[in-house]
Amino acid sequence: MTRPVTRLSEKAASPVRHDWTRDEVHTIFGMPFNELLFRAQGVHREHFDPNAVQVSTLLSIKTGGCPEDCSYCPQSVHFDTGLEPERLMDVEAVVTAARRAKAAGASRFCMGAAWRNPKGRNFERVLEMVTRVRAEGLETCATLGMLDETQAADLGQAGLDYYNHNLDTSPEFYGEIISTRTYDDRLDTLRHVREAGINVCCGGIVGLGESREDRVSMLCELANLPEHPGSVPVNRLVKVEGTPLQAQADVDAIEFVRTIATARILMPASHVRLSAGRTEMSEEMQALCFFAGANSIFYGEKLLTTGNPDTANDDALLAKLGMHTV
Ligand code: SAM
Ligand code: DTB
Ligand code: SF4
Repeated sequence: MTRPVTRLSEKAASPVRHDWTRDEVHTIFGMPFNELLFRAQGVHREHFDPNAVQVSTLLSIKTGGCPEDCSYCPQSVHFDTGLEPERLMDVEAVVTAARRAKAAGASRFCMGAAWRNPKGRNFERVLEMVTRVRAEGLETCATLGMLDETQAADLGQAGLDYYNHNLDTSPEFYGEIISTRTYDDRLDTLRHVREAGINVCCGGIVGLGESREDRVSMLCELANLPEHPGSVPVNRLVKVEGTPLQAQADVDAIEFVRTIATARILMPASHVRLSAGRTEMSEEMQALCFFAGANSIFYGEKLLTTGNPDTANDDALLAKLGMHTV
């Protein structure tokens, strides 16, 4: 089946395509590094201000005790990571955190819950959080696990701008990482989110022990979704003690930058987020990621349960690079 090729704007030369082949993606990913970066930066400039970076702040609204077995995750009940499970936060406490994030400069507030899927009264409370956070003048994002059609529609009604649900890795490698939900379950949730008119935030993790072909395959899956995700988070594995991946070998920094550059070329109009793992990255590596087309970060001292660079450090880095937040 040939999918339509659409152009975003008259001046944009890189079409938004949904028919990438594995071979094409493999070739792009493996190009000589300077050519890859030059091409990615060129594509980036057709769609974005190259000096602007979008900033989102995360809050774990429900921490730990998750029944899923994602091998990378500190919040799974299957692994002893020493994390104390917590109940769903109160609406007021979430709104207070959102106000603080806005005052610190975040434009989007992302609420994460360690659930397989949301249920009952807890879901009602999240709907209230979404409406209240949006009323504070922030874009809203949530990541609550799997959603059915009705839940996606309810979140849309409540004012949710983005829903984060990652493919995490390639369909081929997926079974090595998670056994409690399938790749197709994830694609179903993404469809429900899209059909509810909510922007999709969907990406994955690099450094799970996957091969380059798996990275190529994951990027191909993302780029061939019926619509490109508005945001594409590219996480570098945060190795947490107690998880099966605690001693996983580091993924090569250049390989990580290649992943970002390829995501930028395949999904020219999407925000590519340099996500988890920045505390372990040098400033030079982050600068290369920005050059490769990353234009979004998580801003604030904490991701969900693990650390993120201090805002003062991020401000200093962005100032050094002559970049500004949006
Ligand atoms: N429970 C929900 C779910 O999985 O859909 C939402 C929260 S979950 C923590 C969101 C995403 O965070 C995961 O899909 C994964 O990509 C990322 N993530 C979790 N733990 C990570 C880690 N240790 N290193 C890098 N990324 C991680
Ligand atoms: C995403 O792709 N990365 C964020 C967000 N979506 C929810 C989460 C990263 C979590 C890192 C491990 C932790 O802090 O628990
Ligand atoms: Fe649960 Fe999400 Fe962690 Fe998987 S990634 S164990 S679903 S919180």
